[in-house]
Amino acid sequence: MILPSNYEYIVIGDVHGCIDELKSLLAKQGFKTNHENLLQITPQNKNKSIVLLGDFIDKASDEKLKETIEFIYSNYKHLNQERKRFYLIRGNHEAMVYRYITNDPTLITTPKTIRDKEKYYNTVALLEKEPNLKKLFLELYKECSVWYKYIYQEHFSVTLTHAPCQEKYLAKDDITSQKKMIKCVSRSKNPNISLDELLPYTHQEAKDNQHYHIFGHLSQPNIRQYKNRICIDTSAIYGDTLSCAIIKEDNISFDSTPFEFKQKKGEQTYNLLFDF
Ligand SMILES: [Mn+2]
Repeated sequence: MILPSNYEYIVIGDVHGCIDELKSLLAKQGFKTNHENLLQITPQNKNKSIVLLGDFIDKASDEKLKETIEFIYSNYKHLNQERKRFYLIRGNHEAMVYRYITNDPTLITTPKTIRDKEKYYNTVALLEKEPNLKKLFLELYKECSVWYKYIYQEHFSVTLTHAPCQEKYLAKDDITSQKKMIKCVSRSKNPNISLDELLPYTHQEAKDNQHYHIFGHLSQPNIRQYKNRICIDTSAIYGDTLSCAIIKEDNISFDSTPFEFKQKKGEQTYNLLFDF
């Protein structure tokens, strides 16, 4: 999935129901919302596009999750009217919630899947309570891609996925590669091992060139970069910030906005990436 390089891209990390922060970050980047919660296209922002890097649901309050899904849905329709301006990437939370709400036969109900549903995938219960919201989510889910790639001339490119993954899976379309781009080895199942040991390829395969891989998923205290690998999930729902990477021609810059405490923040212990 190639992104046209004649536009600028605002790539936003894991939102997890942080709708107030999403609106603030977009406003900082020149997209103000009107009274109907629609993002306004102006002469100043008409060449900008928005990419959500996956995991826009779960972890937040029901109220904020509902607002988030409705906001993304209405703006997805609105912004993509005359040209594609709003892109969605699939995260492991979208993928898992989809499996629960569609009664995926490969998701066998066990005490663990029931526990996980309550503990990690709280959007499932909300969507089961609200059929209309479920419809919006299912439509958005269909629109999610697993990866996008921006190419500017020969020397510069940026591949976008939700999770970090090994180079050999990046921007491939077979089922295994897709899974790897959506989710990597679980940190919660490996609590006593450092992220750099758990995901050695993130630094071992990193190169000093301008072919970047930007991903989220690994909730970090700040934007983490090592050579051409960049993680922009800065733990908004855990009370830190919501961040974006801005791609313009052959340049990447960053912006962030703090958690606004309009809902309860989550708790986590950080496991730092590129901590050497
Ligand atoms: Mn994730």
